[in-house]
Amino acid sequence: MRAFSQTTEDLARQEIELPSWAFGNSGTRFKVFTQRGVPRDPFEKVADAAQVHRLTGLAPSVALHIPWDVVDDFGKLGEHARDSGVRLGTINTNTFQDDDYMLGSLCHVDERVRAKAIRHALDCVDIMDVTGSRDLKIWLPDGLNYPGQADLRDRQDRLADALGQIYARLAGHQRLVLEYKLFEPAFYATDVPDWGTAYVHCLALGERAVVCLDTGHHAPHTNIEFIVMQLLRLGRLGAFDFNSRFYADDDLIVGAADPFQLFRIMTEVVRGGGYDEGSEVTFMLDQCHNIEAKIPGQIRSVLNVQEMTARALLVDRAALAEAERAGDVLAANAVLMDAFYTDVRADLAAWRESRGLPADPTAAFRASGYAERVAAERVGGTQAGWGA
Ligand code: RM4
Ligand code: MN
Repeated sequence: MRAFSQTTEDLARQEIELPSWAFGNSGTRFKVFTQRGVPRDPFEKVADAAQVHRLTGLAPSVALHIPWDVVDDFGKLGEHARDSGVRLGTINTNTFQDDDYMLGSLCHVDERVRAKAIRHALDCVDIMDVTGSRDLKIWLPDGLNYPGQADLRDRQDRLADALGQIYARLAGHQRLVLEYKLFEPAFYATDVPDWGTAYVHCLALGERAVVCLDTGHHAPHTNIEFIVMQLLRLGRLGAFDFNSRFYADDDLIVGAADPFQLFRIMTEVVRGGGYDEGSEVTFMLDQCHNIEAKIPGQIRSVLNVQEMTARALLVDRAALAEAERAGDVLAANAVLMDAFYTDVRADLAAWRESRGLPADPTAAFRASGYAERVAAERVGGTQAGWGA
């Protein structure tokens, strides 16, 4: 196995983007529980996100969701981010919370609604021009609840056309990141249900169209690292939305439900060059903290990703390749398991400290008094929530 000290150079350039919506109130269709001190606007969300970066050095950017995070002046929000030590990242479209989108958005049979959804995506690109964001992330709620409800194939054609119009608007450095999801909110058929469909559309669009893999968007027992491998192999793995799931799209803390799966994913990312210097694969969290504290929840999340990345970097690739070549099944498997079972937490804590970061970011957050301060300050106004 490699030594921890051999991984730190790679670990030092790790960046994990935080979702602005993780800091707002969220819940299930049963209940949204409110928490004290929750941000009331995007400025306060960015301030909270900046705490995570300040204490971990891992999260230098914040993704925005439009229209949840609409502000009068995105230049000012960008400045506020910079002043807080972070930057604005991916812009996410939202075509799932407007009455017009009940039967879909980019796939809608009604040209008026489809044009409105396309317009929304183009407005998001306008925002990207101001914020300097590279990525436009599109996740669609489009799909059918009942067989025969609409024509599956026509919807693909309308989708391809709509994505083409959006892609044409992007500047050279910008990317269209298309996210797939097996089901929900539609239950019978989803218009972008899997990586293959997302890939087919990206391929038709051009090189700056890439796939987003949300770890919560697959059927149970799907071999996600296989998808990682394939998309890297094809040069179309654009981004991760990290979270974890026990049942469906649970949006729980990444690495909480199945740390071994996160290790296997990171191992495949490293193996496929997705973690190489200059790689364009981005790592983002897409989570909600319904019952736990939000800032500590995000801290735990980025540390989980860092831990599994460290373990993946410990894998002795030469020994693995040799065992694979020799057909030594058990030896090959042992190479991976040795790395997976290595507890890197103490090494990471010491390394963090050596870089001027707190050994225990969660304890440092608690000691900082930030949570109490914002709870006292943020009175009045309307707390941000999933959907507001
Ligand atoms: C979707 C998908 C998107 C996220 C929204 C909030 O299920 O995961 O990435 O932006 O939820
Ligand atoms: Mn997602």
